[in-house]
Amino acid sequence: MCDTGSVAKQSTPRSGWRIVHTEFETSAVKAGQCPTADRPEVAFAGRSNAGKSSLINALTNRRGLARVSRTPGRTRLLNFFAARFKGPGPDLGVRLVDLPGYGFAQAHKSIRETWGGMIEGYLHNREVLAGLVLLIDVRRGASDLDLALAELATEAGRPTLVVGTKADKLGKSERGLVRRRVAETFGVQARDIVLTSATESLGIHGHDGLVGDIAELARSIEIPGLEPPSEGAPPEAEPTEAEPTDGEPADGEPGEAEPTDAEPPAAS
Ligand SMILES: Nc1nc2c(ncn2[C@@H]2O[C@H](COP(=O)(O)OP(=O)(O)O)[C@@H](O)[C@H]2O)c(=O)[nH]1
Ligand SMILES: [Mg+2]
Repeated sequence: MCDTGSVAKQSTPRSGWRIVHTEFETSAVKAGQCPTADRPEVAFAGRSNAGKSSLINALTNRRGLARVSRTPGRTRLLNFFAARFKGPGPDLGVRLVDLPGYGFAQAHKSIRETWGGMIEGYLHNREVLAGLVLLIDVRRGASDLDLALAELATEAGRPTLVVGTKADKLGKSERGLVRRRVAETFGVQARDIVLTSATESLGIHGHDGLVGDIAELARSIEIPGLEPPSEGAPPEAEPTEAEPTDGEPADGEPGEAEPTDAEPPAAS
């Protein structure tokens, strides 16, 4: 349907970026419902309960923006959030996409079966998709589905940033070990794995934080017909952190009662 756009590395430093404004845009169940492809998108993928929604909330400093579902597998839609990044370069308009989780109680099935053609189509055809952030719960480690997804992303020409989540659940010494183990699984260097904690805001903001990686990813894609922002662009008003969302991302089964915490067991 659409090409992937060309990759053009830019010289702006990756550190020093922060997200100053975010709002929920829309939910989609099919490609035709995606917002106009007018800015780079970075999509968050991972097993159900890996911490996608929590990480989006932590990145954007907006508690409750991406609903943190306590029911694994419940969110079956793509949720789109428009975000404005401020940093060392011109302001960046980026769309963050919370993809449906996969793999809950379906470990025997392939990523295509569990996740469906819609997401695969999105990975292949969404022309503004700059890359994926693939979340791995550090206590569980990477599953075959995570690896299959990383392969799908590579096939689709999308760079993937592997992020270990819930690092607060590990001791400091364990963190290095887990980082190396996850890196080995994906065949990358340990330094390429970002460890985060949404609850303790670890690895997210500041120097070497995930925000900078996401800004860099967003800047790596050129969008045909879209003028890059000029250095002298007037700054946008910065809203307060507690600003309410304009809308609410929808869940697959609205109105369901939230059960008690459904955290996965610690990896043995
Ligand atoms: N301790 C801890 N728990 C987390 C963290 N991130 C998410 N969680 C918990 O993990 C569960 C699933 O998180 P959620 O963001 O809904 O995962 P999603 O299904 O991938 O969107 C929730 O109970 C969260 O509170 C984290 O960094 N640390
Ligand atoms: Mg979620």
